[in-house]
Amino acid sequence: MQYPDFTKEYKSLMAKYLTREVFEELKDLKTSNNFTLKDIINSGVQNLDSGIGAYAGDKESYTLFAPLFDKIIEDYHGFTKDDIHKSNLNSDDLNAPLNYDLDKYIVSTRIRVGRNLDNFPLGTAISKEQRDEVEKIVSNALNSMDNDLKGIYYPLDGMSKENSESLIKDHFLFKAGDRFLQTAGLNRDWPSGRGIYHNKNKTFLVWINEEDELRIISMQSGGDMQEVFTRLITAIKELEKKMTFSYCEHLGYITSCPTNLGTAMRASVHIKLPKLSQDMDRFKTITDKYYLQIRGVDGEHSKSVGGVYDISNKRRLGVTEVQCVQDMYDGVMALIEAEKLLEK
Ligand code: ADP
Ligand code: DAR
Repeated sequence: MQYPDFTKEYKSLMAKYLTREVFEELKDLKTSNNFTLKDIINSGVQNLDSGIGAYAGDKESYTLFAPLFDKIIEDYHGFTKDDIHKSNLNSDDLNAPLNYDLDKYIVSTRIRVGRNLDNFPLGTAISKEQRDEVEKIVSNALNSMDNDLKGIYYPLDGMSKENSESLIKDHFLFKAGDRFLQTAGLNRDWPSGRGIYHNKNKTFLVWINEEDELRIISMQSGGDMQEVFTRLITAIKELEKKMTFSYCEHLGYITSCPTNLGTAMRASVHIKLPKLSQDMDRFKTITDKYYLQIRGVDGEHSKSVGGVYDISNKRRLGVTEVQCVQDMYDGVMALIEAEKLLEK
């Protein structure tokens, strides 16, 4: 393997921290799943506009290739190699009272976590047989869900184009893997082993074998973050009775992309900010202050439509799940106050 020619067009943290010295140290290593440095960086080498540019193949990748991953993780999360991640899935600790403004400005609320099974490689290194086994384990566990979480699993393989397009349009189903996932090896054997589970009201959903082996999602119209968070926690605890998620004391829940480590949680609202969004500097000053990320209405790499934005927590590692949702709640309240001032 040759040292990549990182021209000035490369923007990723991988290109920033894969110095020739680190490259020489890592280039001949491979994990027990035969995942190599070449596999880790391929997405970032092929996509010069990557922000991160590296994906792990398994939990072992984060220790074996620590000279690269530690730097990326510290830069993105502000989390050092000696820090310990703490989890808090107690919704009583969340201070997010529902109010008139939240329902007036917020179209919908969604909180998701990524999870991967402890005794399997990540989607980047998994074989077709293993991925199909993950689908079977998770869908069987979901089919025994009860009450508000009771639903049906729909494999992507065999799903009509109309049905999948409708679920994607309504923000319930993942889009076909983009070029970043493609070059990370996450789209292999598509659509085999992939699918979506959802309850009757589509307020509880689970994606199987997209970027992570599970994306556990709670979502609903309006701004009741407490209710969305509580439903998610109930679902996570039910699933934990039936499977073991990949976790370590230092990095929390293990995910294929380093940005999702720790809580692996993204708590988001679709929110209408037609006036504030005309002053993006002011908009971004507020989102930066509350560690928030701005996405478009169709998720990552999409555009805002009609003044509606996807606003979510940026911090996932070194903060608890309660803090992720609190970041989002506090930041959204500040955005609404700014919008109201501009309405006057
Ligand atoms: P992820 O949240 O899993 O990292 P994306 O950002 O691509 O992935 O979002 C996945 C889907 O969830 C997209 O269709 C996006 O529009 C939808 N989504 C995200 N947040 C919300 C929300 N608050 N309300 C409704 N749909 C949402
Ligand atoms: N697009 C890749 C990953 C960024 C984080 N988003 C994820 N994991 N979906 C990049 O390196 O920009």
